[in-house]
Parts: sequence; structure tokens; C-alpha cells
Amino acid sequence: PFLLNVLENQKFLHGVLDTYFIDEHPQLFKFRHSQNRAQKLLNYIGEVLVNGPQTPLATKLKPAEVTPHIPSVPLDLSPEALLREERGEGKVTEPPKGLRDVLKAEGPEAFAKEVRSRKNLLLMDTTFRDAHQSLLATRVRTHDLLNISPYVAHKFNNLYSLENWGGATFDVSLRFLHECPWERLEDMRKAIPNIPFQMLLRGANAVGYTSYPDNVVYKFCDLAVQCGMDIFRVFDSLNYMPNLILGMEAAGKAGGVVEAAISYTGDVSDPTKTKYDLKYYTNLADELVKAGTHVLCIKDMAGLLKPAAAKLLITAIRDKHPDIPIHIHTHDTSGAGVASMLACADAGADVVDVAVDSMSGMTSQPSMGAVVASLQGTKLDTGIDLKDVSEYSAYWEQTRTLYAPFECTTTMKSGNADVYLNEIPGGQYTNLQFQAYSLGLGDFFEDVKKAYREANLLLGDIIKVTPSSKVVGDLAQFMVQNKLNADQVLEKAEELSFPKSVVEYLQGHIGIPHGGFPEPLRSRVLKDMPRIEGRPGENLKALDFDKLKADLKESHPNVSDRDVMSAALYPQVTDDFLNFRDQYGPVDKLDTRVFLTGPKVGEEFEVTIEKGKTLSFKTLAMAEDLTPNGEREVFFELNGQLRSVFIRDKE
Ligand code: 3PY
Ligand code: ZN
Repeated sequence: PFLLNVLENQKFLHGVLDTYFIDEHPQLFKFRHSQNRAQKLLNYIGEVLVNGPQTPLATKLKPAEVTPHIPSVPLDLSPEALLREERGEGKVTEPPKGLRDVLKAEGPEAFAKEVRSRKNLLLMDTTFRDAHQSLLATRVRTHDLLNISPYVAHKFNNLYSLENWGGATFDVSLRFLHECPWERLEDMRKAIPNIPFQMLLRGANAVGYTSYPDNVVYKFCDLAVQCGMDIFRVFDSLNYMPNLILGMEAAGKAGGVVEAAISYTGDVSDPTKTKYDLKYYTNLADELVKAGTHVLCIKDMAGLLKPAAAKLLITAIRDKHPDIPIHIHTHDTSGAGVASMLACADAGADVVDVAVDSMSGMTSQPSMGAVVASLQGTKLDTGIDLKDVSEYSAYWEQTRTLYAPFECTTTMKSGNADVYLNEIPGGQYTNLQFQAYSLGLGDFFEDVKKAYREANLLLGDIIKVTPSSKVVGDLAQFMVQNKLNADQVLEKAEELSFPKSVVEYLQGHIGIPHGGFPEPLRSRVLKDMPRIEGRPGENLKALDFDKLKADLKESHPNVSDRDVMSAALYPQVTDDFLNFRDQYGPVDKLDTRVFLTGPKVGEEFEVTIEKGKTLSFKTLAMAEDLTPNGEREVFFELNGQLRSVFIRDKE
């Protein structure tokens, strides 16, 4: 490596050196990881072949052996387009204009005006984020998103937005997929220049599960905009205004479109449910509009907004705020999602959330094709062609089978209207069912769902969405495991050892719930433990990014500002990710089946590690015997040349 460094040194190459050359160039001794990307990938594939999957698989099901068909992108071969390309004024493959062009040219206010002025219903497609977060444990990889991105850009240019980032995707891509979320965002941006991108920002919790110092949230939003993010759906898990405002300011300052969200719970069409009534929601809407949101979102994370309630709620907000674009999010857990979204559209909503058919339904969003077809020929016609939806859906139907190890349908066979009773958010509903299934306890899920309802009431009937939903879920599981009902929990609260999330919630770590904390439960659990007054992040010391970067550089000399931001949010996960990347290279470029379970012996496959640089691999054989130090040799052909790697066999 020293020789390599010297040979790349310009002074040395040009003979400008004296006896001090080595003293003055300590960097010559900083050796880069000498292995190239191809060699690192061989190490990764060898590791998977010898020791099994390098990311935990949730079930024993294997990824299907399919190569999803990628529908072709229409080319504009008209003489004008060809001339334009010749003059260097645009490519024949350029997608048609979309709402992002308005946003870029005129800014967020004009964008909001344009959205509000549209007479038809606009759609946000959640396929790239919430749909797979709800159905496939957030495991969809950049590779499969990028493959279909040009098609989306060409055929779905009329979307309000594509939700493709934030929520759990940030954490999962680093932790389990070993890929950089920032790179994902930037690469999608290159492939889709015309459709606004949308992310889910958990207010003061950014894309994490706890409160961060304010400067972390601000910087996070800045970097997201730099990498191509446009619209920030900002929510708080308790609808706690100070947390919401912080997120809105961070998104707005970064130049993003602010879409403040009211998290919806209860049922405004049920007069017996008084805690979250119409007045509660219209007051919140007033405050968010006053705080300057560009777009107002109703975030129905559990899918509780029935059609009749939708009509009441949207009509009430529309009457008070005729100019604000209203955007509705829901989950189809009960099966009433399409009906509700149509009711919202009818009552004056501008945008509703859908997922492409093969990634829709159950705990995901309602079906895009169903909404598109239902409105065809009406005054709300989306203008989207059902044939395009169908081609897009076919891609995802095949791609979904690559993620068989994470399929929610292993356990979930249908929607369930019991969600109106337990109010469990979509993603959590899938997770809880899956955990119950893994524990193999017969009625466990049924018991947890009932306990969830009780736990919620015990905690004061709170808004339930990340992270407050975890508090309720943890308490519910605690009650089932310890065979306690709500009365017993309250009675024995002083002696019980509650889950950490419950204690922290009662201390005020995630904010203050509507109606205040539950008493006497809170006093009994906390006794003399400290309580946080007001906004949790307010008293956190600003994070010193320069110091964090300097610290990271010691073990990872090439860290970027994005890696530093990832580390600010998830220190340990990011450190593991950086080590993994140093060792195994760009594993995000592998096909999903190869990434998850490795190729078959004898299989040939290609990996494009960057534009114009494609490597050909063939797995030849694995040695039967181990070397004296416990390693197994794996043989490959790489671009036609014989290569082998030695992998420590962990068995
Ligand atoms: C998230 O926070 O990831 C959610 O999807 C909440 O609904
Ligand atoms: Zn959702």
C-alpha cells in the first residue's frame, strides 16, 4: 500500500522531492482499505454462503427465484424531441413535467396554491415507504426501488407526491439492509426529477424514537432537502404542539414543504366518544394553519376514520379553512380504506394516500387501482391510467416475492375490523401479530389486542403512533405476560416493574398528552422520580457535530457529513454500518435474493456497482474441508478470472 500511495503522489511523480519527503507526507502511511469493491463483494457473498444470511430473516421462507419484469419507459421519438436532444436541451428519455417542477420554480406557497386549485383528486403513492413498512417489515431495498423509478417518473408524473423516505426506513436501511439512506434518497432523486418526494418526520423525534437536541432536527432536515427531499409530513405521537412546531420549523427553514399532520384517533361520528371530538380536531387544525403549515394532513395511522366520520371531519376543516390543501393518510386494516378515501375526496380533501394494488390492503394503504377506477369519469377523476397502475402493480407483485422471508401474509390472512376496538396503528398491528406468531402462543395475539385497548385506557386514552404506540404496546404485552388486568395494574402500580418505555412516557420524555397524564397511575409509578416539564428536547444540549465527526474519523477516515448525521441519530447502528461497508462494500447493489440468501453454486449473475461498471460473478464451489485455522475456501469466477476467498466458518 505504501508503494501505491507513493505512486499516486503528484510531487513524487514529478520528481519534486528531497530527504524530507517522507516526514512531510505522513498521509503516505495512511493506508486505504486495500481491497477493491469486487473483492469486498466476494467476501460478502462468501460469508452468506458459508455462514448464512447476514441480515436476520423473520421466517424460514426463501426469496423467490424471479427476476421481476421492469416495464419499459416510453421514449419521445418525435422529431422535435430528437432535435432537442441533439441540441443538448433534454433527453428523449426525459419524463413529463410534474408538480415538482412547480415547486422548484415557484416555492412551497405556490405549490400549495397549485394543489388546492386542482379540481381532480390528487394521490400520494406510499409504495416506496409506508406500504412496505406495513407489509414487509420495511425491508424493501434501494435496488428494487431504483429499478422501477424511471417507470414511476414517466407514468405517474401526476402524483401529488411519492412517499419514499423517513419513518422506519432510515433505521432499517442502516441496521438491516446495510445501505445508506442518504444515498438511497439521492439516487431516487436522479431517477425521478419530476414528482415531489415526501417523507415522514416524527417531529422532535426526527426519524428516531426519542427526542433529539433541536440542532439535530434542523440539520437533519437541511441534509434531507440537499439530498432531494421536498415535502415533510410532520407529526407528533401525542399531537403535542411544541414538538410539532419544532419539526415544522426545521422542515420549513430547510426549504421544504411543511405538511403538518394531526394524528387521528377515536371516532368523531360516535357521540359517546368525547375526548377526541370534532372540536379537538378543528382546534388543532386552527393552530397548525396559524403556525404556517403549507398543507394540512389528517394522519389516520390506525385506519379508524370511517366514511361517515371522514365526511364530518373534512367538511368541518374545509369550512373553516377554504384555502389550505387537505391531505389524508389512512391504513386499510379494517377493509374500509377505499370507502373512506372516497368520502374524504367528496368532502373536499385535495390529496389521499394509496399504495399500488399489489402492495395495498390490510395494514397498508388502500388500493391505488381501486381509487383510480372508482373516480374514473367523475369530476374527481385522478387522470391516472388504470393500465399503467396495472403494469406498476405487476412489477411489485413479482418483487414482493423476493421478500418472502418478511411477508406479513405468513400470519395475516385478511383485514380485521377489530382495529376499531383496539386502535392499533397499521405497522404495529403487523408487528404484534408477528411477534405473537413467533412466540407460538395460541391466543396470545387476541389477548394482546384486548390488553392494548385496556392499556390505552389505563394510560389516559392517548394518541397512539410511533413512539407513543410502543408505550401502549409494551404495557399490553406486560399485562398479558404477567396476567394482569387494568384494575390490578393500577392497584399494584407501586410494586410493579414497568417497561422502560412506560416509565419514560409518564416522566414526560415524549411530551404531554391531551388531557394530561393519568392519575393516580403516574404518581404511583414514578414516586419521586424526576419529571420533565414542557418540551423534552428544549433542555437537551446542542450536539457538537464537529466533535462527532472528528471522533468518527478516527475509525472511519472517509466519513461524510451524512454518515455523521446518521451517527447523531443512531450512533451504534451507524458504527456497525460503517464497519460493514468497509468490510463488504456496496452490498446494496446486489440483487435482493443474492443479498438475502446468496447465489446458488454454479449461478452466474451481474452486479452494476456504478453506472457503466458491471461485474460478472459465477459461484464455482465451496471447499469441503476447512483450513487448519477454521476457514472455508469459496471459489468464484469474477469477470472470467478465477478468484477465491477464505471465510471463517462460524459453525
Ligand atoms: C412511523 O412513524 O414510522 C409511522 O409510520 C407512523 O405512522
Ligand atoms: Zn401510516
